[in-house]
Amino acid sequence: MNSRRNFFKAASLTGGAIAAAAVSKVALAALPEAASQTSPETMPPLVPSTGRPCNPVVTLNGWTLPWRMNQGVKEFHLVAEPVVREMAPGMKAHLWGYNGQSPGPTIEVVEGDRVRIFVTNRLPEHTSVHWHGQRVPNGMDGVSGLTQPAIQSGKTFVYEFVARRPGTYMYHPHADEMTQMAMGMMGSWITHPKGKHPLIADVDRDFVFLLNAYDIEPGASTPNIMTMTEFNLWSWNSRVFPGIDSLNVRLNDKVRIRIGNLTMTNHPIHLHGHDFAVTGTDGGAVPLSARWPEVTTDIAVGQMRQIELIANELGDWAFHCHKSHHTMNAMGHTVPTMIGVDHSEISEKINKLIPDYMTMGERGMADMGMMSMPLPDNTLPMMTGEGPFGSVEMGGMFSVFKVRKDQKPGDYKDPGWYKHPPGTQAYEYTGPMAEPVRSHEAGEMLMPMHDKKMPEVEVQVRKPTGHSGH
Ligand SMILES: [Cu+2]
Repeated sequence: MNSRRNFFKAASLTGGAIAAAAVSKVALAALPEAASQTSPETMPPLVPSTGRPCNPVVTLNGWTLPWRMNQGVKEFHLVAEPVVREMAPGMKAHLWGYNGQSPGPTIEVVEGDRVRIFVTNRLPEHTSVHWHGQRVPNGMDGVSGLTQPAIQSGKTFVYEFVARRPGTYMYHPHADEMTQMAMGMMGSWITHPKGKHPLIADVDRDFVFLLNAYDIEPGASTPNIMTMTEFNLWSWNSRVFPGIDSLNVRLNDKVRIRIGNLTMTNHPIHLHGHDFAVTGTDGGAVPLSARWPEVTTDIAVGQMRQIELIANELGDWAFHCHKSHHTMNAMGHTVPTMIGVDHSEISEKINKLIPDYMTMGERGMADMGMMSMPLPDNTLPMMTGEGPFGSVEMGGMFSVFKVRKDQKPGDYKDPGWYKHPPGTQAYEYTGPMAEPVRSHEAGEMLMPMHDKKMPEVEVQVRKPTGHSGH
């Protein structure tokens, strides 16, 4: 980089008009600058200073890739490379991504833009980039072996097409996919409509993030790439709660949230306190007649969902995946259910052999929120996140949708915890407790059994270990 800049400087100093012309030709042919970002913070929206105007998105714990205009073409430079991603304070993962981060930067263009993307491969193996959901000439589709040769390490390929349809899309490799996506290679792509669109509303806030998952052993920092089902870190943009930023909006804002799923399972994404409509998918805008109110939308593997709502309820509203094991951080899958099992005697015996041994889960797993047990370095407690009233007992795919009266337009900063007006919060009942009235004696059945000679069986509440398929 430095040497090239010095070359330009030397050329312009020595040569007058001829040298200047030669330099500009070299500059035109040169690669656009590969911007890089290593901070995991949510960056402010990138308001375009060149090209067509648009209302930019905010990438949760991410950023938008800057571009340059080159004779009417919007040019980007993606660099596929190993990155270190802080998944939450206290845990860093060694991933693969683009331009310093996993996921890569969001690419934002406007309908009708001619786009040229330079892709440089700094990975130890070949790669390619597929532009998921977009209409592109077949040779630009990025399926290595099928539509192009793979991009070898150290090489740069150029993709060029017109962003024909407005919508919410993503990009990811289509070469050694299982490895490269398990390592975090993906990014969001937004094509904004040019001017007014009958099915794409103007919104006050527009968020985007990708659902991804990793299998990183407690104490390790590189994902297990051979994992097919047993992922243990369920993340949004390679961040896990409490490392995921809150989505901060102003009361009565019209809000759009775009979510793509590049994990190996579906995620029912649930928002508290509001209802929303799915207004678009990676197939395009949803017709008005096909929209209905929801509070949860299931996002299948390889799908994107774009939801819209009016943020008309003040408060701190939970926003999370409804699969409860996806709102937890790294855990083993072979822990049996111990609720109701008294194992004080056995722990005493094991403690004589292993002093640090802890039995868990006799009263449920809430004790794990405190996690007084020592953890290996670079590991997050299984359930974590401290709210104003104690542990939220959530990790993984969880965040908070914060609606405030005084959140200024364009301000995405965390306003802190919501202060509940007096008389609007659940409280402890301390009055007299009446005996519940039952229709018949406890345990007695409504009708007598036909055959009373049944053996007495006590059901053991214990899940089989080694469950899979989620
Ligand atoms: Cu989930």
